[in-house]
Amino acid sequence: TQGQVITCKAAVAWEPNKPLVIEDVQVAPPQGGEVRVKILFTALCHTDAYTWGGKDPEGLFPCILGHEAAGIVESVGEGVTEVKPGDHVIPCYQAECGECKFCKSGKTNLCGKVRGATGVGVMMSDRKSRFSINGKPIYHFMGTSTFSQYTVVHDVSVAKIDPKAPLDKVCLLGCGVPTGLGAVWNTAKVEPGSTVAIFGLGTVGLAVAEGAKTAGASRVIGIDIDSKKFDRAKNFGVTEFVNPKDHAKPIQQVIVDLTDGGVDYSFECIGNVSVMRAALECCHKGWGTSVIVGVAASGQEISTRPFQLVTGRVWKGTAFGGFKSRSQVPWLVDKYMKKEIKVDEYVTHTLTLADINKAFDLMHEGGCLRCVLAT
Ligand code: NAD
Ligand code: AHE
Ligand code: ZN
Ligand code: ZN
Repeated sequence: TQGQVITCKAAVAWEPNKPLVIEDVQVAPPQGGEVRVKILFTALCHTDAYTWGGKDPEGLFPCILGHEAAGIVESVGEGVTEVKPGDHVIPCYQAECGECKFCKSGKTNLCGKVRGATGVGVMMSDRKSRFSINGKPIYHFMGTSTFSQYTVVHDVSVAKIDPKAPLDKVCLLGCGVPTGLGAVWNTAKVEPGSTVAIFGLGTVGLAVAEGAKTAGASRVIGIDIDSKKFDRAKNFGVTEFVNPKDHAKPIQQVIVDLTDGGVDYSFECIGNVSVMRAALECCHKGWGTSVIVGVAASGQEISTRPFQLVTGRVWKGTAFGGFKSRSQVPWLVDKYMKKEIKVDEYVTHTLTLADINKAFDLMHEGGCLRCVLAT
């Protein structure tokens, strides 16, 4: 198949909110600096639902969504040296080139090399898509487009991993789990003995809980409007549970009262701007730090009294938990293989690519964390 167009099945989002359609899609060979990957397993993340739902200012249609996956390199374009056919890989929506000013700064995991192209659904070299249906181009998404049996990614957007790792599990290390762990370890840098509040106990919030537990947090307060989330959350490290619906006071006041003036660290893992405000305002005066992890819809803005920051609270955000993708995803896979981090526990459902619309429906069910699709 090397050098040839591959026709395979992919789930195409033709329009926002319209069911995805499994189509026969032509996937062009990788050009210079590109890698064609046979995707074996892909999970769904709430960011896929967000873009599909028309809430993403960068959303383009028709497109092939998906960004939490694992597969095997099928072929590589000219000049690709880091991976070869047969390598097991995880596509990385946050690239790492090692050479751009972001990568060289040592201050961020964001990479600027291909972001201009991935944000508009095309490949860098010729600003074109590698996906088409009978000649009509279909946009890429986040530089990954994993809801397809084959995809083409930039070489700076693919991490080579241990071939012994089970791809049906480690696909989760493409987004949600690292995001939560890294929000704690890299972005907040939670110290032993800290108090932590987590807003939203989905996959990302639970990974924050696991990160906080391993960082030695003394109290991990989980906040969710669905009380059924608590039992499971205990296994990930949440020590106390608060449902805002059980209180007449604003939730930030409830947390401040529970913690002698506020928590040391809070994390917003929902994507709701009023909860982001509550998460900042439940932080302790003088040092409390709040990390925004949730992705808010187009047009939404955050607000608070500037006095909150004047008096020492710090507002931060994180993308992919601050992890440098190509260098650290393989390390996370190794940590999973050594049973140092959970991954299997987040997989609550398994289906096939053909059932992807059912998988999107499942995301609204409280019991669902990650649904893994075999492609
Ligand atoms: P999820 O839907 O599984 O979890 C959200 C949780 O929040 C649910 O348990 C829900 O019951 C709860 N919730 C909803 N409204 C609430 C409210 N008002 N107060 C308290 N709890 C509330 O989602 P997820 O997959 O864990 O993702 C969480 C967010 O993180 C999404 O916005 C996603 O797009 C974003 N995300 C960001 C990054 C990043 O790099 N920054 C990476 C992955 C996901
Ligand atoms: N496209 C949106 C923003 C979406 C967003 O913030 N994405 C996160 C990853 S979410 C993964 O589930 C991210 O990494 N952002 C940094 C980046 O470079 O995209 C918008 O508002 O335009
Ligand atoms: Zn995601
Ligand atoms: Zn870079």
